[in-house]
Parts: sequence; structure tokens; C-alpha cells
Amino acid sequence: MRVLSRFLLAATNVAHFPAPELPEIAFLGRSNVGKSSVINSLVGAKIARTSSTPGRTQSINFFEIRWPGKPKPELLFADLPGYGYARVPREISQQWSGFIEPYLRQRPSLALCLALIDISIPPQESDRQLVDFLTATGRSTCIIATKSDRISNNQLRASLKTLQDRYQGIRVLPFSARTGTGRLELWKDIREIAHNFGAAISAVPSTER
Ligand SMILES: Nc1nc2c(ncn2[C@@H]2O[C@H](COP(=O)(O)OP(=O)(O)O)[C@@H](O)[C@H]2O)c(=O)[nH]1
Ligand SMILES: [Mg+2]
Repeated sequence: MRVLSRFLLAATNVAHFPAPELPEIAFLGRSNVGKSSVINSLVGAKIARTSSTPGRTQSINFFEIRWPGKPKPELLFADLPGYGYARVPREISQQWSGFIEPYLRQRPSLALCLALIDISIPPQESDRQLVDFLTATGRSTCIIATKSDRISNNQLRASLKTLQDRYQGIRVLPFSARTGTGRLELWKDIREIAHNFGAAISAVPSTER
């Protein structure tokens, strides 16, 4: 399936967020974990900027996603700033309390949080903090195990098991932006959640949104 995608806006504070009218999927994780690459892989175009320099994305970048043949966008993707990287200056971690945390806690249209964890490196404390934070908010969360192409199938199986044991009750999906592993499964989850969530949003009278 090929979707149509468009960069909508970059928000650096709560006032910049687009109106919460479409179900939204948030992409979260440490700098360099592969957030922009997962987004680009899903939409089949380079809409999100990828870089090997950590900490580049310092805004929440919103993208509109539209199915071919449909007149209006169906959902939004939100690419969140990376965090937990030693080279990132302190102001960036302050963004977390300034507008990222409020976004995650209060955004009414946030349907699914994708917590990206690099499966090709050992588990990181900051991954744990992210998943614990998301669990505490009560948001629907799925763990995306990125860069699965970088390790052997045996290593992958073992690392996925470690991850799944550590985060019981949370779906863990292996993904590779390079090979396309996990792409269709992730789309299936996104469509299902967005569909159910979209129905819930449109059931609310517009004045109450
Ligand atoms: N081998 C491999 N490299 C990846 C994959 N996804 C991302 N990368 C590389 O990891 C680096 C960071 O990716 P990026 O998407 O910019 O991460 P972000 O900072 O989380 O947005 C880039 O050099 C990417 O090419 C993947 O699935 N496989
Ligand atoms: Mg990025």
C-alpha cells in the first residue's frame, strides 16, 4: 500500500500543535534510534529528515497521511525530538518538560505511541524510562525494535525475547527501514488503531473537541 504524505508543521511549543481532529501516531525514542527512518519507510518517501548527527530534531514535526483516492487526510504522524543522548545540550532535555511531556499526557487525539528501541545495541536505561513513562500515562504503546537488519537472525530472536520479557504485555515489533521488515505489520496496527480512534473522535460533537 502506498499512502500520500505531506509535512504539516514543526511545533516548538503547545500553542503550535495542529487542531486535534485526526488520530495521531507519535514516534518516540533516543536520538539516532531510527524515528525519521521508520516514518520514511512507512510512507515510502523521504519526508522526515534523517541524519547521523544526534539531536537534530528539536521540534515535534507533524505529517499528514492520506490514503490514495480519499479527499482528506486520515491521520497525523508526529516525529518527536530525540533525547537521552550525552551530546545533546541541556536546553533540549528541558523541552521534555516544556512541551513534550504535556503533549504525551494531554493531547486528546494521540491514538498510539510507538517507542522505538534499537535492537542492534544493548538495552539502554533511557529506553526503559521512556516505556515506563508511556505506561504511566496509560497511552496505547507499541515497541518498535529498529535496525533489525544489523544483527543475525539468531541474535535478533534472542534480543527480541529479552525485550519482550522486560516489557511484558506490550507488543514488540521488529523493524528494518533498510529491508522493510515489519512495515506491513506496523501499518496494520496503525490503521486499526487509527480507525477505532477516528470513530471515537468523530462521535464527539465538534464544540467539545
Ligand atoms: N542498518 C540500518 N540503519 C538504520 C535503520 N534505521 C535508521 N538507520 C540509520 O540510523 C541513523 C539514524 O536514523 P534516523 O532515522 O535519523 O534516527 P532518528 O534520530 O531517531 O530520527 C541513520 O544513519 C540511519 O541511516 C535501519 O533500519 N537499518
Ligand atoms: Mg529524526
